[in-house]
Amino acid sequence: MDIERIMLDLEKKHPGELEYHQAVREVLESIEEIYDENPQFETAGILERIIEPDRILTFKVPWVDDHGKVHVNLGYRVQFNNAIGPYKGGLRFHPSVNLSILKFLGFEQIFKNSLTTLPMGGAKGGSDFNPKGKSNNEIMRFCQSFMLELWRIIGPEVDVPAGDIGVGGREIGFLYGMYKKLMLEHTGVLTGKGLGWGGSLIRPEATGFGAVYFVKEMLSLNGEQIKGKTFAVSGFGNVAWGAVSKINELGGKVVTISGPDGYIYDPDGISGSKIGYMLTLRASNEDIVRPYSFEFPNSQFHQGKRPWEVKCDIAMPCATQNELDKEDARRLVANGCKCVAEGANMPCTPEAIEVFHEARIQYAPGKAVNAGGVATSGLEMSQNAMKLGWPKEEVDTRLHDIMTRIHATCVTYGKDQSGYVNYVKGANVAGFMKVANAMLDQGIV
Ligand code: NDP
Ligand code: 2IT
Repeated sequence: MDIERIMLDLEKKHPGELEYHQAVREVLESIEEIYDENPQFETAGILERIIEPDRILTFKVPWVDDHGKVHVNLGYRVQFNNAIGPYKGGLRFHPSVNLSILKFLGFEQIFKNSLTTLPMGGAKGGSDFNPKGKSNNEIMRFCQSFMLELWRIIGPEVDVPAGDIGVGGREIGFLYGMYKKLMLEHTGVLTGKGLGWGGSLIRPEATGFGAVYFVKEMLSLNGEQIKGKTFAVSGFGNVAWGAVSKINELGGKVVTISGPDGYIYDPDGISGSKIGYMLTLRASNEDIVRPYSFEFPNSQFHQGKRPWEVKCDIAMPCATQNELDKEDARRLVANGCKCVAEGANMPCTPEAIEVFHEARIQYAPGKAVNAGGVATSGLEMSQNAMKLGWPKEEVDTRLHDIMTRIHATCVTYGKDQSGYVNYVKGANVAGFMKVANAMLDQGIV
């Protein structure tokens, strides 16, 4: 495999799409060896076909604010690969959204969904809409306008969107309401639905819970456990909330959360009612964590800083891409951090990952660690198809099993001769092989 040639071609075709290039390069570097050992992949042009999305829908989203002013945002859906199941992946509403970000997310989703063992292809979508400061009615009108375009290319057996940054239960409700009105059908076309109308128990918690189950497996490789460990977590949204809840349940202590405005250090631990307060912060649409320090005065707010300067045993970046760089990684290692697990998608830069690998500390990528979210979406799809709902314990047990299996798969494909597990390699190789073999079976399409 000539990685430099492939990357040059890609960069020429899609100039400036840096996040997309970053995600593709990481996968290519991981699968190089296995790809070269399987010449049938090269013959079938698997690489060239897997790195380009099947199709992208771009559309405008006009909506009217509470003062009667008209706004126009951009909407997208990137359908990347459906070799192993219908397109599946979240929608992100954030002002930073562009095609590069959605292509990186859609590309990552192919391998993540493959790792879950469930039949789901890869996709992502979203808009540059900024939910910050918007009223509920404005968010509803935006979601309705977004769905007035998206409905054409989705369906329960075609493409099943869900939440991501800026898209939670409320937005899924508004999107679903419009889809139902347009299609005259009540189906499992979106996941993350409300419990009373087709949603699955545990889906809101699933990404964070799953990530902590994964950390539990990582630690147990070294005979360690979560109980008594100190965690630095970033973000304060859906994923961070689920992770903080489960860490507390398993006896760990979380000392940080963060937002775009800075981070909170709480030496007493973010536990009990403080976890519920994270939901209040998230629902405020204000995009800040600072109010936590007013509510719980024993905590400190560090403006414009990231939590990676705090001493911790385990770091879990759960906010956004490239939020932990080389300097942060060095600081974490110097402060004795032994394990880094990505709740967010691609939060560590390639240079940061190099630091972790060189220091031989445990590091696992988002496509393995945070796969519990989409896995539970897959379980929601199964329940919808059967027209029944599993009890909480059943969904949680299935999620736990899936995370344990993903971890074991990463170890199988990523362990080197010295016994060190390269989780990036493990996740990418395992995720890739299943999709590539399916593509081989299905011919050049
Ligand atoms: P939320 O919108 O619930 O929370 C995202 C968090 O990140 C918020 O704290 C958000 O603040 C913050 N954030 C967003 N952009 C930035 C930025 N540029 N700088 C600093 N902080 C920022 O999203 P989720 O918790 O759902 O998503 C978090 C991460 O987890 C993302 O990488 C997402 O792709 C990933 N993920 C999500 C899954 C899910 O099921 N929801 C599943 C798997 C992965 P704000 O939003 O107010 O800007
Ligand atoms: O990044 C992700 O895996 C998600 N945002 C969840 C996608 C889904 O379809 O549940």
